[in-house]
Amino acid sequence: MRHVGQSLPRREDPPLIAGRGRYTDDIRLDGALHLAFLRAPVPSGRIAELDTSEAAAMPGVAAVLTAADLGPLGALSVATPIPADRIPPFPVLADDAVTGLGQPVAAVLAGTRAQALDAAETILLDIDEGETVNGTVAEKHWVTQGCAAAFNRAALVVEATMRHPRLAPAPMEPRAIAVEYADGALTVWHGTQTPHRSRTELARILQLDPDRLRVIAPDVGGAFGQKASLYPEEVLAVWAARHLERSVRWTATRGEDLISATSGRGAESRGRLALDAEGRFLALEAEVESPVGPWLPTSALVPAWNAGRMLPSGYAIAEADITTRAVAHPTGPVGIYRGAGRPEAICLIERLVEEAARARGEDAIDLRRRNLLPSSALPHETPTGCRLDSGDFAGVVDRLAEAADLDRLRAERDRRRAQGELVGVALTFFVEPTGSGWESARVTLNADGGALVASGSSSQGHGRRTAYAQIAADALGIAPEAIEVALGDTGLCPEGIGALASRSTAIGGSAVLEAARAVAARRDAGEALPVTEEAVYEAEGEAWGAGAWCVMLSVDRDTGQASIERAWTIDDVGEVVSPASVAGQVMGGFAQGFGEAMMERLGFDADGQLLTGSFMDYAMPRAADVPPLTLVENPAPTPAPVNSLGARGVGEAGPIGAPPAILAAALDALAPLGVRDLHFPLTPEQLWRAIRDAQQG
Ligand code: SMO
Repeated sequence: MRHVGQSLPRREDPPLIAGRGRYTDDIRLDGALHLAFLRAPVPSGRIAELDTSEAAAMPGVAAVLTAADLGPLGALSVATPIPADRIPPFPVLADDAVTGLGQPVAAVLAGTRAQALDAAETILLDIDEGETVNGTVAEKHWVTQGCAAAFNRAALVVEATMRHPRLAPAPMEPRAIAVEYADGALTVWHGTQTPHRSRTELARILQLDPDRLRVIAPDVGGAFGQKASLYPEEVLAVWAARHLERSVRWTATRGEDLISATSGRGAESRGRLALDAEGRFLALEAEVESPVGPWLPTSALVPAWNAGRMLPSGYAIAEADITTRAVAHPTGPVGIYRGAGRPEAICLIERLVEEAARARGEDAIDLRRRNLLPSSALPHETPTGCRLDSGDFAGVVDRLAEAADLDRLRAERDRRRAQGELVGVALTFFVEPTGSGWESARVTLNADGGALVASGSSSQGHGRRTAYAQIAADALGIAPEAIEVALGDTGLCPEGIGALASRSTAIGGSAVLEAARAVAARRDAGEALPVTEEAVYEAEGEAWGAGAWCVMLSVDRDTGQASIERAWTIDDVGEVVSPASVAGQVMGGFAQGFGEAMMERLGFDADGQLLTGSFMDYAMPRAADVPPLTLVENPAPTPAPVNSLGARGVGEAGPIGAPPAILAAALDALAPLGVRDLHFPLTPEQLWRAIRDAQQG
């Protein structure tokens, strides 16, 4: 029996569901010092006074550190998928000035967490508030020769703007690190999605021998992009363990994460779409501005890059003039968050397509069908340099329209509208680049018939151990139960990247497949066991997932409360390893996409103070808030030709695909009143004001 394609019980579920997970904060470290931080209470200014003498004399305090104690440190590496003019410095502790709200200024190490926190409160900090960081950090412009001429000859040009609130990824366990010091070697339990990157960066920043540094990601409790980079607090914890020759631990509070861990989104964009008289897309013009914080985490420029390069989506658009910018601000760092620029791109292009259909008085599905690239046109190179590998874009739209019975939904909407209800229906399309880069695997087949699979990838509850066992079982011809899977430990697999960018099953799984195939070949050739093979697998290109979302939504005329009554989705994820895990990813992603569209927003006042510093104020959806979702099976998925497994990623499908469908349904619901523009989150207040203004106007 083939195991790939089956929904095996996920081996990681019983401990996680029963509360027996072992997270970083659960790691026992005898005699460890606890770390607490004094943070900048204002976004920017010069440090006029910093007096730690009282803190140093407090009970249990082993050390109080400021920037002067640390000496010169290396920089955090920052990826530049778009060209950067300047990379702001990565401060571990503020030196003579603070440049971001919540930035660590001083660190206290004490015998207990309470002692550390008490001592940190006695530190005297006086800041002369000053100029805040601002301005463009990085920028990219794509333009084709014929774009301006295409706009000139267009029969129709439509415009749209999008504003995305900044969002808190809010994984279950906040940031956490536990550093064991023993005989000059450091073992670091780190709540990270990229343990190998963590080791490489720590070694470089602190000038440590990487061979004396082992990073282990235990159960992580969600990461969502927020844990893909190192934080100043984490670097400080490792520095302190090394220099005090003591074990050190730090676990952020939720409030610390909301103010000083990376937030996501925050982009503002505007676009124009040119069409000919037959409703064919001619050209796309867009500007996207994405915020980055006072310092840049490793992937800080990825959202700006994705938000620009993905704008043509899966449509045939020959001409484009697109600019994307990353712009600095002082209210906390911004980084990748589940989707990482993809939601911003899809929201804008789908908003423009809906607007074009409205202007033409045409069914938006018909308009999409006419303009989506046919399978025969793939692979296709977009004007922004993306290579769409394969897929059946119109196919997913048609199948979802059929499965959701769009005609019946529209008839129901019209009937209820005639009775005075505000009801909207929309079906939108998305693509997503997934599965890029490389990953490593090491597979050992033992004489007892069992196997050990180690991967450079990691897991934050994804079900990766189950998936990798399925893949190796098929290649080795043994039962998945006979396979142990080790993840997230630099001591077990020499190199790797980690779990991000919807790549770990497709690319990490392809590495497992290649290594397991090599082991099987040696066994079959007669070699004595044990046999070990390592593989570093590099994808030939990005595997573009595609899908569609359909939403039916009603709005209470008196309160402005929008309710998603039903939602449907379909995905083309190519070769599926575990249908149950795909379903779990889509449903979990929908919870975050729903939160983004309807509830969540990090709020700041005019002075740059955070107004949503706890879950009392930040509207995180609860399970009961998330509307029912129907997952429509795709009977004809398109295997990806660019990796060994033929898989496409799906972890980010929900936050990419759901928000534009929710927005389009809300606009459809209020269209009879003449409401033409709405922005995330679609709060009752915003909708109530839109209804009131429309009725007064
Ligand atoms: S936003 Mo993802 O963890 O690349």
